[in-house]
Amino acid sequence: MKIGITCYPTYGGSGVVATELGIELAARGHEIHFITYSQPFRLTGREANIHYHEVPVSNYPLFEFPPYDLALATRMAEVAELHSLDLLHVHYAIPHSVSALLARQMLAARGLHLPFITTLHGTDITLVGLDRSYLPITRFGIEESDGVTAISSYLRDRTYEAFGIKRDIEVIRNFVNCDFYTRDPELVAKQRPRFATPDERILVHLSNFRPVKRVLDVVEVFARIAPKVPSRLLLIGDGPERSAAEFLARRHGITNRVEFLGKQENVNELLGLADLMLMPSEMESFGLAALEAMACCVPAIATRVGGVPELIEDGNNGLLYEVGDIDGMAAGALSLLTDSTRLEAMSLAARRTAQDKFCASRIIPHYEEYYERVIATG
Ligand code: GMT
Repeated sequence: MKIGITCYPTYGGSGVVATELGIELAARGHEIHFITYSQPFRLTGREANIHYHEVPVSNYPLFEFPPYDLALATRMAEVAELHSLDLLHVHYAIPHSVSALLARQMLAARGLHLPFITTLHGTDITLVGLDRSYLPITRFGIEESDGVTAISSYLRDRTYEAFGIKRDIEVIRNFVNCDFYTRDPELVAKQRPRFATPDERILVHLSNFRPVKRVLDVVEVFARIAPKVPSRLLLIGDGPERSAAEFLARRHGITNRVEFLGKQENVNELLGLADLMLMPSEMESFGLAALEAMACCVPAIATRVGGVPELIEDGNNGLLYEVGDIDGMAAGALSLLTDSTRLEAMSLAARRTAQDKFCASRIIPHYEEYYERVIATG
């Protein structure tokens, strides 16, 4: 198939999923066209079967807000026509589904057909989509899509309930490439000494440091662990809460144990160095960061929110707590870090879950089958 993919190409879960999906589909022989404002950060630009089309957004003094969604619609229509795309797959409803709808209409006016699928990722529904100024148009974009998928059952049900949408939404859960995301003992032996001594444990957090991720809780939890177990905290990513987290670490006197690594390219290499992940989010429609860690044999201490329980089974492949239960999360982490047998069992269970249920090789065929269905009926 010839598939156009649009997403937010910078750091963020939906962009990661869209890019990895394109990479996996291209490896299976499909022709993939990314249509985005910059090259998705996990692409090198040299992958076979993958083409990148930048969306140029012109600015004029009159435009206080350059109309990106219109420029995107124009580029979508151009690329679809030039490369005879079979389908457009947009990730994150706002504004991508509306741009795709416009592109479909522009082509239809010229006798061409371009069905499009919208994948809902989370904040497009749970936060942004519920803003009164975006709700009606987001609902319209979803209703008009030729196919809609959600990354968890939670998100599908939330969309039905919050938007009053009647159409079918297909649940296709997030995935991870289990060959790429794995714990490589050689790599661990080489890179771990850079971050910790052999007697120290490593905890890791990976996010965009937005308030919804509760990065301050990460620091609070670690501040309760550090005095009891020799350990280090690695924070991967960057965003609005970073400086508050840095100040909090300083207030707790643990700056020498906490390393802010900023945005990183090869998170698969870093995750495997850790013993535990901390993901105390206020909301996660899925929790891709936890899945990536689990594939690297790192179980997560997480919150029982959104789609997280569809990934983490409390007590088996990770531990779940209520949002804000800092003492509970710290106690849970300590119980694992001081019991190597239990930690090892949980780490194996985490890897097994990633392999058995969320490996790219299992999930990608669902997308292919859904594409075929939409193309046939769209
Ligand atoms: O979590 C964010 O703020 C980023 C957001 C995104 O769209 O990039 O993440 C959402 O999509 C991810 C990939 O499908 C999910 O793993 C995250 O759980 C989801 N975030 C939320 O629901 C808050």
